[in-house]
Formats: sequence, C-alpha cells, structure tokens
Amino acid sequence: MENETSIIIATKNKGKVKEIWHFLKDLNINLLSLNDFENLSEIIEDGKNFKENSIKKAKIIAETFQKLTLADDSGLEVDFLNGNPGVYSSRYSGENATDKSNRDKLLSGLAEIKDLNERTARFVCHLVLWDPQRGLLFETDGFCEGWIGFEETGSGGFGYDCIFIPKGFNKTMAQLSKDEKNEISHRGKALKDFTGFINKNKFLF
Ligand code: ITT
Repeated sequence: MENETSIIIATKNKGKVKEIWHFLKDLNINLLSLNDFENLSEIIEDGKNFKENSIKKAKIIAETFQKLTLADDSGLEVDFLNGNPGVYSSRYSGENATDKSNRDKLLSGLAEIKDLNERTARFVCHLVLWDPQRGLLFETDGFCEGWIGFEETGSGGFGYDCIFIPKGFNKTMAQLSKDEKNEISHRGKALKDFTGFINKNKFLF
C-alpha cells in the first residue's frame, strides 16, 4: 500500500479496539473506530448468528462513511447453557447489562456444575471486511476453546476474560498479556487470517 489506507473498525467496545489496534499496528493502515465519530445511532444486532451481525455492522458503517470497514461480532458459547449467551453475550443480563452483571449471571447459571471438565465453553469471532462499493471483501471465523472458572481472576482483557480458562493454560484469559491473548484468542486467530489476506491482496487497497 503506497498511501496509507483508512479502515473503520465498526465497534464502540474499547477492549476490542485495543486488541485489534495492537494486532494491526505494524500494517500501514490508519485505524479508526466508532469512538472517533459523534452522534451515531445504535446498530441493532438482531441477526441470528455472528456472521449476520458482523455483516450488518460492517455494511451500515461502510455505506454511511464510504470507507472500508472491519466488523467483529463475537461472544461466548457455554455447552451446559446450550450455547448461550452466544450472540447475546454483550446483553446477557438484560438491557442495562455490564460486563460484571453478565459474568455474574453466567457464573450463577453454572453454580451446580462443580467439575471444571463439565464447564466447557468457547469464544467465537466472526470478522468481516466490507467495501462501500465492492461489498464483502473478506470474512473469517476464529475460535478459542476452554472452560468457565468458578470465580473472577485477573485484570487484563475485558468482558468474560476473567472467568474463561483457555485450553492449554491454568490461568484465565485476563491473566495473559495482550500478545499472549492475541496469539490464542478467537479474535487473534481471525485477525491473523485478515493480515494474511491484506498482505496477499495489497492491490485491492
Ligand atoms: P460492538 O457491537 O460495538 O462491537 P459489543 O461489545 O456489543 O461491541 P458484540 O456484540 O460482538 O460486541 O458482543 C461481544 C460480547 O462478547 C462482548 O461484549 C463481551 O462480553 C464478549 N466478548 C467478545 N470477545 C471477548 C473477549 O475477547 N474477551 C471477553 N469477552 C469477549
């Protein structure tokens, strides 16, 4: 890319923005997020899966600002809860949900499961790049398998990180450094595919 390309990350979630920025900071891309714009109306995430929601977010923002847009729709699927909270991860405990109230609801829902091996879960991320003229340019999924712990541990990351123990570790996602999390996380895996796509398709930008 000779001139710096601008991409809007279609999210207000500061945790996501930090991780995406940290991952992509060495590419020659000017990254903006929805926190750089004022008076944006809320995008209703009413899709039935991560793919539909990420495409909806990317398309609306790309068409509004006429810029390339990257959208991440992600969440946590807990096997004992039949895959919930899933696409409802950010509002699991209701309208005014906070990360803390969502984690509390999740831990309560698993209270009867005393064996960590039965508390299996995975983070899922669907990542999409949308061009206002050309439509969908790229999409991929990333997954991270693990278990839901019994209490909150660690202060890094965001959302459900402090109760999620990734496979291969005996600590929570919130106890990993940014680089360690990006190496194994659902979003990190999707972003790795994305950087591969950018590097192979520089002519598109
Ligand atoms: P945007 O729609 O503005 O991107 P959001 O937080 O609503 O922000 P999602 O709809 O994709 O984003 O919901 C994702 C929720 O899933 C998020 O709020 C967290 O609770 C959880 N989540 C996703 N990725 C996570 C991660 O890496 N670590 C911890 N929790 C995560």
